[in-house]
Amino acid sequence: MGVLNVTPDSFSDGGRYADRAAAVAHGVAMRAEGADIVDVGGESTRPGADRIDAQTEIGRVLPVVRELTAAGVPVSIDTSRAAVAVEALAAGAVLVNDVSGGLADPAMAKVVADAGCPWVLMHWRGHSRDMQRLALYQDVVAEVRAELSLRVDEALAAGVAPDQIIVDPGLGFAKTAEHNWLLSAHLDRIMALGYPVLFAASRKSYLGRLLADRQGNPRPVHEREAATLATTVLAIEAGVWGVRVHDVRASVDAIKVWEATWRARSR
Ligand code: PMM
Repeated sequence: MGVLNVTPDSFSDGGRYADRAAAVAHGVAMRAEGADIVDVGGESTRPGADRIDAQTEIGRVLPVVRELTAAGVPVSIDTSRAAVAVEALAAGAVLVNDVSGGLADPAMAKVVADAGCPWVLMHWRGHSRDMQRLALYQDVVAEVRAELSLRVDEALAAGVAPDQIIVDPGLGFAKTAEHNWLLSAHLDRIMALGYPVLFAASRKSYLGRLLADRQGNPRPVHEREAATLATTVLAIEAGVWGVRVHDVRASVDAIKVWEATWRARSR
């Protein structure tokens, strides 16, 4: 899954693809590099971000969803608003990626159930503005798993088909670096829920912190790619359904190495 944030302020690609033509060209390029799907988002979810209104979000994403779909690129819509999902699905999006797992908008479950499309339910505890104060866990893996399980139950109760559900531990969302490492190390326990898992570590700040220089300055966002690739390989080895990344070609290359090695294991 290639990341395409049509926002002025996302932490990694904010501002780069705010222009429609640049966004569409980047989406087409990610598809050519091997992305199975391009994830279009119009609202930044970086920690501390303020919300925008639904019309602004729709205005940002809709032209891009439409043009990418017309160009034959499979698109997912990264939104936690039902109104945005409705418009994006009508414009050709084939999957809803909801960082709130259905919690932010009670109307989302019915939209997804009616559309019959896949739904990524990410683990989430609150909006970006103040989510880091919700990063309190006794046992992060057990609690994320239990809270995801509740989201799945609600989705099923709303009529979403079980084979359309994908879960995501939500790295960085109400999580400290230590929480992210624990979730990464115990993906098997998230997978034990019985649903495909999406893993989204690409360029996140805990990688920047891991790679900090001797003065403790985090590694800048655009110099976290090698670390991102390591997370891709580890997640694929753990058996995830997909990885959500900014540099598609690099992760596709790494996955090809993993696949060739995996095939050779049985020879
Ligand atoms: N992270 C971001 C945005 N959308 N969606 C899912 N399913 N999982 C994530 O972890 C996730 C997401 C924030 O990162 P970005 O600014 O690179 O898009």
